[in-house]
Amino acid sequence: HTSANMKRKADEDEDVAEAELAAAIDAAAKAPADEEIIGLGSGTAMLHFEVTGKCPTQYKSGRLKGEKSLVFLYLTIRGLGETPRLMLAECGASYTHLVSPMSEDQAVACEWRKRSPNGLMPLLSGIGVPRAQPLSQSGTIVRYLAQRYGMAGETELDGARADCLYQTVKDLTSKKSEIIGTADVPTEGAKGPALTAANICTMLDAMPDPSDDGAALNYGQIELLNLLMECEEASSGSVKALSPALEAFRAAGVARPRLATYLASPLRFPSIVPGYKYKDGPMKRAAFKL
Ligand SMILES: N[C@@H](CCC(=O)N[C@@H](CS)C(=O)NCC(=O)O)C(=O)O
Repeated sequence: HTSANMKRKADEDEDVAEAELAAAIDAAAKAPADEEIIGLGSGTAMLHFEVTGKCPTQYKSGRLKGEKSLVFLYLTIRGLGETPRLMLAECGASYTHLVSPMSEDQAVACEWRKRSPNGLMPLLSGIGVPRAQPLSQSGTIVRYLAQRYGMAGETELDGARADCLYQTVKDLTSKKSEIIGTADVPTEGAKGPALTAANICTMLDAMPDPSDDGAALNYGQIELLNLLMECEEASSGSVKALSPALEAFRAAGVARPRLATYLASPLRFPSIVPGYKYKDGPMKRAAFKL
């Protein structure tokens, strides 16, 4: 009895979560096309993208038989959504992307504050994850996507190496101000950007080659590409000054066909200034159309 009741309750909650998703999509469609999205802090509904990709042979389809389609929720900035977006672009995934400008009602935003296990974005549901109990934590989402889409190497050890790179890139990210030249004193040794970059290059030597379109990149490599793009945008030439080999990695990464298409699309949110406002000013909702 108890388990039948629990199943019924879970099914009901899943139906409620599906209705929340439908309401968010409906509100996005009905919101004024000329409404301004300033970054975070304006807008009456989420933005809605139906991304349709084609999975190249080196990756996996991500979705098993009988599973719901992927829904990925984040905010109208790059932030912690960017590595998942880059991964999904690279592996040709199809998904529903809903992004919050953080000023709409929770009733038209999938109730993400309540649904999220840690109360924060990003969130993922589908491909094995119930809508009513989505996954949160960007690192958790990245690793789940990597397992599903084949971006964690071929063996368990490859996967651990990819994770070591991912974590080392996180460490390098904490030194971004030194890379782009806004910090006064550079950190020396293995914690500093120069040696961390050199160590990352050694890790990359044993990994798939980003200049090979047919290679399956891993999630550590995508995290690295994300950081290098941010550094280059903040200060042109800064990646080459850090490491010519990392500059070659960045250039090869952004030239990969599916990544290049993504980077030129409205899914690639503008960069922001402090306060989470778009650097080049507000965008119209209508500009965010695939
Ligand atoms: N450790 C978490 C941090 C998540 C986080 O800080 N999310 C922010 C956006 S980047 C958020 O949801 N902010 C909403 C709020 O502060 O109300 C992760 O990696 O996902």
